[in-house]
Amino acid sequence: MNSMIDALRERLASLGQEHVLVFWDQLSQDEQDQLIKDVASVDLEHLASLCVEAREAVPESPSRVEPLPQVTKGEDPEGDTRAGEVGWEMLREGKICAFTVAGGQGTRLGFDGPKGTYPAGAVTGHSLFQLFAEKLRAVSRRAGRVVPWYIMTSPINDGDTRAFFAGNGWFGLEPEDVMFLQQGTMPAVDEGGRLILESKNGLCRSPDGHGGSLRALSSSGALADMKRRGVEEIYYFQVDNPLLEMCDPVFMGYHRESGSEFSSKSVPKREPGEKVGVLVSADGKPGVIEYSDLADDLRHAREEDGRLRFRAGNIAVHGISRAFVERLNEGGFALPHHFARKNLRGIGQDGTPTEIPGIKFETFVFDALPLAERVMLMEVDRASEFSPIKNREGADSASSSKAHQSAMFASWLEAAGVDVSRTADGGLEHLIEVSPLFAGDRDELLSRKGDLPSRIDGDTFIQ
Ligand code: UD2
Repeated sequence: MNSMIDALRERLASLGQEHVLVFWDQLSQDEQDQLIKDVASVDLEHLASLCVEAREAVPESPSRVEPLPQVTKGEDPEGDTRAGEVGWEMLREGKICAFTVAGGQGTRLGFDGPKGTYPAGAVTGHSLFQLFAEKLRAVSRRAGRVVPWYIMTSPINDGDTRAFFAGNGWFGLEPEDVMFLQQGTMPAVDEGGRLILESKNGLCRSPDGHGGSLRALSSSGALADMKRRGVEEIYYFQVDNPLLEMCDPVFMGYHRESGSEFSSKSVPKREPGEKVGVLVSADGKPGVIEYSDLADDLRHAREEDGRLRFRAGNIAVHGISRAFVERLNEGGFALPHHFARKNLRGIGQDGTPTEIPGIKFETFVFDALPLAERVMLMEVDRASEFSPIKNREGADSASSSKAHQSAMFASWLEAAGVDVSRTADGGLEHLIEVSPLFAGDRDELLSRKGDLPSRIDGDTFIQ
């Protein structure tokens, strides 16, 4: 044991990381084994090069940035109908699964539990997970075929997420059709590139970004499970958007017809500073420039008609072919790391807990776009498909999302002839929610006119 720990100490010292053993003599045998296992799982040389990059690299802007071609949902009704049929056929044949990235921490919300447990239903306050589960049940019912659901968690919220589903009877889904997988983690470092200890025998780590999903899908066995089930296309979405159109048959139909390996939905950015990445062609390759990296001139560039030139806001809804994810993992792939500077919880040299200004490393799933042989982008209507909950208040908050959910449901109901009470200037006076189990989309609600109230003049939940 001594020779091994001496060798490890020497290796760590050569990389300026020997401090991680500072509490070695205070540790039990088990604690020492845990620390060795933790440190051994870190590619120290790669971490050192990432630290240099984080310290020195100026995110080099691509030399040539152009908007990407995209179809616009609703622009070609016949094409949409045809694509929708392709999508529904794939759903009926069990070729599509749902996949949610839910490993992030809801820090901006100031919410302790897993983000998916956050109350989001406009009137019911149902959790995000319940809304998705019921949307999925509605799609499965219309397709006459179960749509399997894969949910990526992180070590931080895996236990609580699984307990939430078990405690709620999987919201009416069959447990064997809901599979959880954990993403990987990356160690954090301080500004000097030194590993941070979270305890005397453990490193400070954070989830490795939603890009980690492409590796986790493989390492967890989820890809193999999809293959066994006959799933060919993955409908990828984030845990924070209650307006998501679940497994969108039109989008997945275009995705399939185009032979795309990685498709994405966009909404036109509201204004140059909106905090969404933009889908662009960068040096001839499709990709996303994150809002924090978008050069000012590109952010404000406008077309002759006044629209933003780079307006394709990435809403993080993707169609990803299973074969593409398999190919990435078989061939060995690496997504670029992005750096986030945060105050991290660690322990100081004296062993007491302290906040340490540090650097987290993560990868982004959209950095796989340039690796795809073919991509398809679709612009969709924000009012019908995108109102995420990210902040405690203001934009992208629960209250803004509840208002957008109510506005969408009110438009569905008025199209079905229901009299919805409005203010003098046409605004909504009440919150409105339609259960996905009553109607999963506008067409399904229109087909149930007979079951609707004639007038709505109070907060209303239709189920
Ligand atoms: C993301 C996009 C932004 C836009 C927006 C749309 C990035 C960096 N930015 O902003 O361009 O598309 O979404 O709503 O993606 N997650 C994990 N594991 C992780 C990290 C995140 O599962 O390690 C999940 C997280 O649970 C959430 C989603 O990924 O569902 C995005 O989380 P975020 O907070 O990293 O990105 P955000 O919302 O700032």
